[in-house]
Amino acid sequence: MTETILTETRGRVGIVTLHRPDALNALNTTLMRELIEALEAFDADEGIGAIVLTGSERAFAAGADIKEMAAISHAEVIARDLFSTWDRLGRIRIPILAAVSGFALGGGCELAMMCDTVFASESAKFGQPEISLGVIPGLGGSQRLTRAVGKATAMDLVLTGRTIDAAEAARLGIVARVLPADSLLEETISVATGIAGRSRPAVIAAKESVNRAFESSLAEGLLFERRAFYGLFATDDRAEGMAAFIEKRPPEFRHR
Ligand code: CO8
Repeated sequence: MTETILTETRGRVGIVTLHRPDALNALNTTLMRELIEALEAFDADEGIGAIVLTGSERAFAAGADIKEMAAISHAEVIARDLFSTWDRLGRIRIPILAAVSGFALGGGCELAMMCDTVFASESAKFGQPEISLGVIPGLGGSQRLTRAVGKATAMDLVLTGRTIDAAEAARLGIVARVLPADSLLEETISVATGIAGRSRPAVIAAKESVNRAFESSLAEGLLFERRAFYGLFATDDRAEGMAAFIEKRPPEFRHR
């Protein structure tokens, strides 16, 4: 039984819904633990090939829980390494698609950016308002945001704390698709279903290769990609995928 999230499966897609309606899904310690455990459980389940992470229509998440953080001392933040549990999200191997409506602020914006791609409804609002609280982004906002949008725009957002809408977030590269609010979740699940139906070794290799671009030089990234590409020639699914194309039929991947 979870307090702060809801989970369900739709075919081969695992869905996690952030659910603290009274606090605009603010990310407290319980939510962080429950969310990471749910993601890890889906990742370990061979029946699941992709995950959709969403919130409510009003808020994906309005940031770290300020009421919880307000009482914590400097020594406690360090001793507890407050946000280190979030590092486990980076080790999830199957793709995570964020479906964002409403506020994605502070840690909520950072959580969306930790996902593998972000789809947003027209009502979504993104921002890093931590500067107004006397702090800075603490879950990669100064780093992932800068890689996504470049220095000048990252400075603009992090130093002013201003909020941007979904259209601007898409133009800047934070969001991949902007969708009507009433079809956001279904469309995201539909995309996730497509991904979950592909060959799992190829899906994992694709995710690892794109992520490698953030961790390496171009030459190293290209070598990583080439090795991963060659490695996929060892899978039955590669033979099946290419044969199916030539025979003009849908592929039947074995390793999903
Ligand atoms: N923490 C705790 N409670 C929150 C938060 C939050 N981040 N955001 C909203 N709430 C609560 C409100 O206190 C309010 O509760 P109550 O009714 O008991 O007073 C309820 O949610 C509804 O909120 P509002 O009444 O404020 O709703 P409005 O529609 O008037 O305003 C806003 C919505 C603009 C989103 C406003 O709530 C707001 O500004 N929220 C704070 C946004 C913010 O500053 N976020 C950054 C937090 S710091 C952070 O994220 C650091 C990141 C570090 C890494 C995080 C890893 C977890």
